[in-house]
Amino acid sequence: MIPVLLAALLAPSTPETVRTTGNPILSDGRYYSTDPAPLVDGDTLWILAGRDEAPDGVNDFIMNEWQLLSTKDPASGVWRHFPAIARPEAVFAWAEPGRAYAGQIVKGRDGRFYLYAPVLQREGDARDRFAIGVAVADRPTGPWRDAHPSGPIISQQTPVANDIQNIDPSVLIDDDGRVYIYWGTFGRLRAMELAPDMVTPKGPEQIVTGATGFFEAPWIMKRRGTYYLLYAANNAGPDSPCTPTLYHACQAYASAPSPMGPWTYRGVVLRPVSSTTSHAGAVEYKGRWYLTYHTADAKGGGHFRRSVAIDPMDWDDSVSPPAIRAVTPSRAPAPPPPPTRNIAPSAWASASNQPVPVQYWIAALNDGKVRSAPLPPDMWGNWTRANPASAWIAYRWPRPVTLNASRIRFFADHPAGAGEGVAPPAAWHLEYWDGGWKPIAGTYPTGTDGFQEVRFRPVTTRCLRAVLEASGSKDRHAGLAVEEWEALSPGIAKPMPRPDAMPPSC
Ligand code: FUB
Repeated sequence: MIPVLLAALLAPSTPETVRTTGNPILSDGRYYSTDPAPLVDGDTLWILAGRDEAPDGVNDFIMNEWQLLSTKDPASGVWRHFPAIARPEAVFAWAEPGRAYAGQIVKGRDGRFYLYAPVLQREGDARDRFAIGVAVADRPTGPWRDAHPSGPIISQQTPVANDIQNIDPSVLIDDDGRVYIYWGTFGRLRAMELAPDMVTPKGPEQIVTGATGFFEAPWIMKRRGTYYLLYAANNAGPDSPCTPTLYHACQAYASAPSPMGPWTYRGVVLRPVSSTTSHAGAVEYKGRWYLTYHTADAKGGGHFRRSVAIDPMDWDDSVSPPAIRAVTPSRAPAPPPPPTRNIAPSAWASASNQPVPVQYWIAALNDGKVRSAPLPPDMWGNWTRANPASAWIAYRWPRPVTLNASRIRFFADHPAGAGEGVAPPAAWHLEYWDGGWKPIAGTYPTGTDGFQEVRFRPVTTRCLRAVLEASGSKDRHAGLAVEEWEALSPGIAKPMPRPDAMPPSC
């Protein structure tokens, strides 16, 4: 029985041809694909990807295996999908199943392929058992075998003691044949030289500085003598060029004249996407550069059900060293959205707690997205250590709109009446602007079981606000949070583009 099981684990999976009309590449929700690492071999562009298998509503990286995509022309939309090319426990005798995080396949000068893979050590007393193993194969699809069977090449114990989470490896073979590995997460970035065998740590392990806002997912590459480090950054704030909120990441980059720096921050390559992470890799293929990254845009997608996308990436060679132009993320054409009475998406949102704390995101109020297990940036909120007795959120339109109903989806992690955490409001009501704020009479439900709807006599206004009374006692109030707030017109709403700038106040 065991050999049969092992054979099944090691057997190459059957590839399938996939035809896309745009991003994400795998979009039907059968296979989610994450953490893309592109590789060019001959006339083929390969993308190594992890696979998210979290059930809907589970916020965790459930990742058991790696998979591959390949194409001979990204513009054709024709890809080959090779599911399940490797699993941690099948390749590394010292690894436990699961947590098949972001890896990279690199073709060595010996013509063989090397898979750098972060996996969990099955045993050991490391505080964090993530470690980086290297496997080798004759082709990207495998079969893969451990190239360093005595254990990982990088862990909290090897080649020197470190206390970081050892994931997200990226490897460069320089023109002189020297090999460098970069890795790290949670703001801690490391680099080290490997021996020309692609496996043996040469050292020393170096702390990389200069990559402003580095959070995770380094991607090393070289172009025209300059070294470039792409990475997921998060230096949140209302004026951040990278991310307005804490959990989202942008893809930023730094450049250096040598593999070990000094690194200079150069800018943002990709703004935050629909998933909190976007883990990117870039490559030149048939004379054109491409950025691969992941989003939550596939059917049923989410922050833990991500899917690989690819878009052209251009260089500005008029500056020295050449700069990467910001990539415009694209999506497959979607059918027109169903008719709706909701005109909130064409409004500008604001709130009483300006600036909104960076774990929340005011734009989530009217982005049309309701998630089964929302994270803080999927909502507006006002939780702090001392919460106010009331708060408001407001919409402002460029011209008057007529409304006769509104629906709010409250978020709570504490029960109704709580004086701590985030709880449903004790009460709420709407007000519209008519030379001053006028209350709107209606019945205002306060549950957290889906949208809470209030209907009212039509009002015509440019500004609407929801005033929320916090639950709790006189001196201690819970915070408030709203995932989505709809403003409904009496009939189907005519599409009205949201202006680029906030319309004048009412
Ligand atoms: O996929 C698991 C982790 O999420 C990766 O290691 C990170 O880069 C982020 O994409």
